[in-house]
Amino acid sequence: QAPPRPITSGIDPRFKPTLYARVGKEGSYTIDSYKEDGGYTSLKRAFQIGPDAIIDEMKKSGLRGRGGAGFPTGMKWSFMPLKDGRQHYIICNADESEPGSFKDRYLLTEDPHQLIEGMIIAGYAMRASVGYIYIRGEYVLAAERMWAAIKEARAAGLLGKNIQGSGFDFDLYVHRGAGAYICGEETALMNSLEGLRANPRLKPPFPAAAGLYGMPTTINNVESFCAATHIIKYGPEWFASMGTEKSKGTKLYQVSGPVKRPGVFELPMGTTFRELIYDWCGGPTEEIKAIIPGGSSTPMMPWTDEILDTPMDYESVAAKGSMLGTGGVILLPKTMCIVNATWNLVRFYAHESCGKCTPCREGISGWMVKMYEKIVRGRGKPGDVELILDMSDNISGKSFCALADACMGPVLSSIKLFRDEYDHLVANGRPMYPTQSRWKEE
Ligand code: L3W
Repeated sequence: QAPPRPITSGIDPRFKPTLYARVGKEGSYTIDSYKEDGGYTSLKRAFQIGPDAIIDEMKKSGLRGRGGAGFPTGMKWSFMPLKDGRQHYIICNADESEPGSFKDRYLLTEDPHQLIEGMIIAGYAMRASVGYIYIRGEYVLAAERMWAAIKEARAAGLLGKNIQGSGFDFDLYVHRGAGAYICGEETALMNSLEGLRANPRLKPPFPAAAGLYGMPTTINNVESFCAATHIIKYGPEWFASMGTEKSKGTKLYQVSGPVKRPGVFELPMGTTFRELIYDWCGGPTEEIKAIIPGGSSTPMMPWTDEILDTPMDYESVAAKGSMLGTGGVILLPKTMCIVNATWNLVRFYAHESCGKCTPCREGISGWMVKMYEKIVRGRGKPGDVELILDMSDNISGKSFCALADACMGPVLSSIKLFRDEYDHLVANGRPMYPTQSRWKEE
């Protein structure tokens, strides 16, 4: 990551990434390289200050879950019944499958020991003796690197019995998914780990009360565990000194679509869309009409000055009617048929629905996909868009887990912002922007 000197950004051009500091460095994934760069010193400090102080520092840091929901991490850790004497588990959700999100992948492949260190610290703080890293099936290299790193850590006495004379026993295991998006939903993930079909479970009870095998469990995203490593190393004040009042620290923003330099950028929370897209990504390569701010589940936003100047933190993006999500920004070019693009996303969610609840199974996998196919193929009738909106009313907020709502994000926002494109396609049987719309009969 070698961004050019920022043009308008208020961020110091010498701003150095922390979580991504070692990404791209030769041999960064080995334990020797990690230790050369000061790795596993956080763990020493963690053992010195003890479990309660770790949770306290996590709370003070202001870190919020980086998987998309933004739930305060320290608070989540404190939900574990810390002195009940039962088996506790921690799980790393590395099932990164949200279209537009690709930040965790490089943390896993390039710096696996950073994650291992964060998980040992978390396990120690929450009295867990076992941790699982659930990696999406397609991330083959990530799983191989994680396993190799775990073996190195075991050989170095960093995993196993009585780690570094602390009296704390902890071990880690990699579990590979089989390529299902729903396994990123925390309760479906636990079912999958238990060898069951990955249907989401009812919440509450939350995992801290009854999680894996019914035992107290905490599930965090890869980026959250990696941030914990540095919070314990540099202290909570360091982390809280970056970002905005309610969204602290740095965030791994991801940019895809027509920009000069797409990729992952570690920047302070609250960096504006304009700074990210123009200063760090070099600007768009063609005219843009909308952006998806935080992965495909987050509603589209118009390409306006107001949105470009919006800080990318949880509150500011929510105030503009969308969500920060995973920070996976997708740019949608002007000449792309928005109906076709939305159909593409609807097909994704329909394919990934677990089929357990009716609104998702019948509403999305059945009706929604067929309605979009009909309109995009030029067979739409007046009233079809109203029918989609009516169906959305019966899906939004009525499904078992967040997957159906996630699908409604692009559907409802694209109709709200680009109703003219829908109407044009229904009226003429041809899209408003056929040139780059991958318009063809399949
Ligand atoms: C105890 C309570 N624990 C909440 C815990 C809960 C979970 C976390 C967040 O993520 C989001 C979706 C999209 N007592 C608790 C409690 N918790 N209340 O806090 O919970 P929740 O339910 O708000 O969200 P969630 O189901 O964990 C869904 C976002 O994810 N998203 C991302 C999708 C995909 C990826 C990926 O591929 N990497 O992340 C996209 O936007 O915002 O809201 O641990 O147990 N009272």
